[in-house]
Amino acid sequence: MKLFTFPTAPSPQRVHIFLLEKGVQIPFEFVDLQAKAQLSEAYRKINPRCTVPALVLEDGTVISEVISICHYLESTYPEIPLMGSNAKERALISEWDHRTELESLLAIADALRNKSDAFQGRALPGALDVEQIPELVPRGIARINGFFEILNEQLGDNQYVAGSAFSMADITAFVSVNFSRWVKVQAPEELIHLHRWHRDISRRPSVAEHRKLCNG
Ligand SMILES: N[C@@H](CCC(=O)N[C@@H](CS)C(=O)NCC(=O)O)C(=O)O
Repeated sequence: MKLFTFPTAPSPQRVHIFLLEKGVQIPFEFVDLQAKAQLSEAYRKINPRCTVPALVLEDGTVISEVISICHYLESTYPEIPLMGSNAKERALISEWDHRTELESLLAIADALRNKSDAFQGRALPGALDVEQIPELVPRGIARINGFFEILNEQLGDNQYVAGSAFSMADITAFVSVNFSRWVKVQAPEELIHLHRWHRDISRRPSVAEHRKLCNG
């Protein structure tokens, strides 16, 4: 098994923190997104979608969605469950993870990639070259702020995003709150539950270990 990754990018971050929480080490190979290595012929042969992360299994199977990689790792290394231990937990974790991806991560990506000069002609990640649509920037920002309010409300009633246990939903939401700084959006101070939770998650050893990996 080998993970193709670029640890500072938000999608790979989700997998790294997931692995660190489980205490599992697997071989990595870095795909330098700044050097556009995801678009190289060599990487296209591994993952024709030209995105990271991608997990390549022993039999050559390529898994290229974060959530699918995490499902695979959860089944392979079940000792520390991060995706729920019963039907209700699994459903709630997947609900919050999916909502965070759709309503926050993709909104941030829209706000970032449709504005920055660095993404001209590359408004979507992956193999397809797509032009920017500037109107998506304010829509993205509004969606991020809306999601933060929802997250704050949820965290007023729950210690963690999907209930009383730390899970994949916390990892995705934590990555998304940090990613929003890339578009200069910060959750307002009055969202006290969100900030309490963010401080708690920031103190987890997995987050410190991931930071070390990013700093080389
Ligand atoms: N749907 C994929 C998205 C993966 C993705 O968007 N990865 C970004 C890094 S965060 C990427 O590979 N970008 C390559 C590019 O910008 O061309 C997933 O959830 O795993």
